Amino acid sequence: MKFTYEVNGMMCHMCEKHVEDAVKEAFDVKSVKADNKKNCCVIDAENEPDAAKLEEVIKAAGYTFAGAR
Ligand SMILES: [Cu+2]
Repeated sequence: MKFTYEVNGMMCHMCEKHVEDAVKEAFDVKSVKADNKKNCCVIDAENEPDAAKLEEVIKAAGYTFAGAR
């Protein structure tokens, strides 16, 4: 299933990669695609990621998690 979240603060492809790598490291996911222009992060996973943990992981990477979209 695909889950889409709003993530703010990404400016470029490196930022997208930071977010993607952080999410991949913290969760068991099929794929992660972040988009700095749309300010979103799409996570493909069997189970919905825990939002609190996701917020922590994204904040630790230096970006702002703004919930499900
Ligand atoms: Cu960047």
